[in-house]
Formats: sequence, C-alpha cells, structure tokens
Amino acid sequence: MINETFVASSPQEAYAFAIEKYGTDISLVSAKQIKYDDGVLRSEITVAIPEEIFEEISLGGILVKDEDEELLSEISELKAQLSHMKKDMHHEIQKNNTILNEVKILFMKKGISAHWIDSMFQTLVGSEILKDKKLLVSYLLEEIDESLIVKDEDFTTPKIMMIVGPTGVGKTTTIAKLAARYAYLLDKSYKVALVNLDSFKVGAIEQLQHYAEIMQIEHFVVDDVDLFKDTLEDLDEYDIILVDTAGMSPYDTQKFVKTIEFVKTDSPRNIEVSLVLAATVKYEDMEDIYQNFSFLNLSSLIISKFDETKHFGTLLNFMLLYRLPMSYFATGQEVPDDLLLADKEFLLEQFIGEIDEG
Ligand SMILES: Nc1nc2c(ncn2[C@@H]2O[C@H](COP(=O)(O)OP(=O)(O)O)[C@@H](O)[C@H]2O)c(=O)[nH]1
Ligand SMILES: [Mg+2]
Repeated sequence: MINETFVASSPQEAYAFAIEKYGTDISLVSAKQIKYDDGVLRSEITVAIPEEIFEEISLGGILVKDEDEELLSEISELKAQLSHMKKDMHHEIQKNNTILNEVKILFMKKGISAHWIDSMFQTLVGSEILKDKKLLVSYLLEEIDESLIVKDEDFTTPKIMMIVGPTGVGKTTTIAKLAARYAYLLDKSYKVALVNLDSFKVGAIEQLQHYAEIMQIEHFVVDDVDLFKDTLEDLDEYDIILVDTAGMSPYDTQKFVKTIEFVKTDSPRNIEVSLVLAATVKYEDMEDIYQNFSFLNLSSLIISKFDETKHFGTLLNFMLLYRLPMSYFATGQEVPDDLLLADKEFLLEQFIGEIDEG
C-alpha cells in the first residue's frame, strides 16, 4: 500500500478527490482539520492505495515518459542513419570523383585535352556510366570513334587532288604511292597525271620525275598560275590529276599566298586539297599547321609517318577538335606499299593499346 494525502475544504470533498483519482479500492488512513497560515481551516485526509492501482495510475505517467523517450531514441536513430547516409554519399561522391580523375588523367596522359574530357563528363551527369571506370573508358572511346570521320575513296567524277603540308612531311612520297595505287593497284586502272608545283626544294623536281618515270605516268612541272590553268585544261581527259606542292612552314606567308593562288585557279574541275600531317608532330605544331593550311579549304587529311610513333592521342585530339575527314595513312617510306586507306578502327586500336598499357 502506498499513502497519499489529499486536501480540501471538507473531509468528504478530500475523500472524493482521492476516489476520483484512484477509485474506490482505497482505504482511509487518517483525517484531520488544520488551520493553514492564511487563516483558512482545511481538511487533510490520507488514504492508502493498493500498489497495483497506484502503479497503474502512475504508469500512465511513466508510459507518457516512455513514449517521449521512444520518440527521442527514434530521432537519435534517424540522426545516426542520416549521418551514415551522408557518409555513404560522401564516400560515393569521392569514389566517383576518384574514377573521374583516374579516367581523366589516363586520357590526358595520352594526349586528349582536358576540355574535351570534361565536356564528355558533363553530358554524363547523373548517369551510371560515371560510377564505373571500365564503362566510362569505353564510353569515351566510343565518343572518339563517333567523332572520327573517314573520307572514302570516290572515283565517280574526275579529280584534281592537291597535296599540301609542311616540308619533309611526306607529300611527294605519298603522291607517288597514290599515283601507283590509282594507276595500277585498284580493280580498275585510272588514267593518272602528276603536276609538280614544287620548284623550291632542291631535287624536288627530280624526285617526283623519278617516280613518274618508273611508273610511266605523265609528269609536268609548273611554276606559275597561268601555266597551271593551261596544264589542267590540257589534262582534261585524265581521271586523276595529282598535284604536288612546295612544303611550307606555317609561317611562310609568301609561299602560302602563292599556293592559295594555285588553289583558286579557275580549272574545269574542283581542286580537292589534302593536308599531309605527320603522326609524330607535337600538338601545338599541329594546331599552327592546321590553322594556316585551313585557308586552302582542306577537304581531307592524310596522316603520314604512322610507322614512326606509337602514340596517337595527340592526333586523335586534333581530329576531335577539327573534325577533318581522314583519307589515307602513310605507314613508311616504301612506294607504293606503305599506304593504307584511313581506318578508324586501326587508329583506335593503336590508341586502345596505349590506354590498356595505362
Ligand atoms: N617513316 C616514314 N617516312 C616517310 C613516310 N612518308 C615519307 N617519308 C620519308 O620522309 C622524307 C620526306 O619525304 P618527302 O616525300 O620528300 O616529303 P615532302 O617534302 O613533304 O615532299 C623521305 O625520306 C621519305 O622517305 C612515312 O609514312 N613514314
Ligand atoms: Mg616534296
């Protein structure tokens, strides 16, 4: 039994309070009348309450307390979960960042520009690909593949192909290979003529002439625009006219001006200009070369000295930026053997080899 005292103006009223709180199973222990300090006479009664009832009534209070505690503990559990989630998210972001960084460094090391890589990552925001290194590498390789353009050989109309590029890049050698290919190595034999505009380089005339003689192909040396125009007109019945030009450094304005005049020659057919670029060139030089030669209205790119490097990232980066169609790869000094039709897969295979190596 537990005792509790109730106060009221009369003992009956005090007892009524006790019953109201604990029910009728209580028993009266004592009752007295006391004059309080305010001068009012009050009745105090003490009742004995059975423990179970006392606990039950009080338990209500405890229950409420328990509910609060439960709520508190739930909140703290939620807090803990949240902080876990936060940690996980942070971890995930960090993991993603690590993947992105690794892949970026991998491609940058191979010569692909940070700018291009970032722009690819941008297009992938929110994608699962960003969470998987292998997927991401494949995705970038696919993007490179899609960005590369190959210019197919096309003999449906008669052609004038002018080959331009820096000195020593392999223009004359490539022309000899192309002449042999068109005249002798394809299913159909085309009527080919060579025109040489290069009277600058010592031995340049003899070099092309030498190939022309071996292959028994007509060869003309031309050093002014009027004569060029006349020559092209005279060669009207030829299927393919290959025009060799003087090598020019990108800073050789005078030769550029002259070459532009040749390109603009009013000829019976369109002059297609192909730039020869060595696979070995540094990126900065590639850009300078392209920027200067692009005045010649380039229709395709021939990549020479393919055999002299194992690193094609710089070249690919150049292609990603300028999107110039590739027509041929020159793969060595041998005429006519060392020439391939431009082939994306071949180029990418070399590059993937590099990526795999790390
Ligand atoms: N390794 C290699 N050498 C080449 C290639 N093409 C040309 N060459 C060599 O590069 C040098 C310059 O070639 P040339 O055709 O005279 O260059 P041009 O000044 O541009 O006409 C020569 O020794 C060629 O044999 C190639 O694809 N690979
Ligand atoms: Mg030459």
